[in-house]
Amino acid sequence: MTVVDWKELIRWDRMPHILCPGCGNGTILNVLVRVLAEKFEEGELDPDKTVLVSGIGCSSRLPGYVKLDSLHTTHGRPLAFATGIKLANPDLEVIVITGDGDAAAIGGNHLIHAARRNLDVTVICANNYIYGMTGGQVSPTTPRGAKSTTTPYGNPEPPFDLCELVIGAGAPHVERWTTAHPAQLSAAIARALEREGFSFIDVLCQCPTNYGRRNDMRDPREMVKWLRENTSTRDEEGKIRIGILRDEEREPFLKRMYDMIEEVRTSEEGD
Ligand SMILES: Cc1ncc(C[n+]2csc(CCOP(=O)(O)OP(=O)(O)O)c2C)c(N)n1
Ligand code: SF4
Repeated sequence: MTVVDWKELIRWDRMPHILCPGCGNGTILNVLVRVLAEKFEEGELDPDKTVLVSGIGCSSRLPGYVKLDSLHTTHGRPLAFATGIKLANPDLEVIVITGDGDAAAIGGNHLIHAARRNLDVTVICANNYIYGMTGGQVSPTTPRGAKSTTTPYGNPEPPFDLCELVIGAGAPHVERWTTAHPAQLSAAIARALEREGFSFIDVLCQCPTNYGRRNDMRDPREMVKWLRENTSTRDEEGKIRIGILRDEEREPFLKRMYDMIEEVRTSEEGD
């Protein structure tokens, strides 16, 4: 398949999409298909060797709108499927699209272990602080005090910082951006695709329907404004740190595995 224009990557037959008006997932899809079209046009990626993998959730529906091979898997399991894909065919570029519930609640174990192994995938986590698809239950990233269907008086729990979590587990490339920073998000996805190993992009995004409505940001524009005003690329008191949070080289999983197989083969030949 030759792709020169991002519009060729959209499955127009699937429109209208299921997302609510003003949903942050729209921005993420928009940015992703433009980056992919550019990479395909420049010959840096091959559309026939690019696979999108997702779990279950509003964010996990995004691959269904893209004209590429994709796997819409079970809730919390996209990284398990992605691991299988990379092991079966290391030539494939695997991009995982997940939500904060999918990645860090039911899929939390897969997330930390994929980071620990340094699995060769790019993970884009649409972090809207809530379970969007199932009506707005609390998630592991819901801020303390925020309201959800399961925390009607405010969330008493401290949230996970997903970037800190995967950095702690060993992820070598970690960035955080928001839907109020589409240009920076685009550059982050391009960087992640250029790298081998585990790249994690936490994308803070608005769910006006289930998070915003319960937390005084019913209008999606208010939440995008909130994201712009409450994040900073510097360490600033009271602001969420965005930017490249870690960028280090670490031997990727597949290289280590194939080197070990080669070592065993060579030693067996010598026996
Ligand atoms: C094993 C299993 N448990 C629960 C569900 C129900 N379920 C579907 S999506 C979802 C949460 C989605 O939240 P998140 O991953 O944050 O994505 P969002 O919809 O907010 O994009 C849940 C609990 C399911 N499909 N499968
Ligand atoms: S419920 Fe929230 S996350 Fe789901 S489509 Fe609507 S706005 Fe987006």
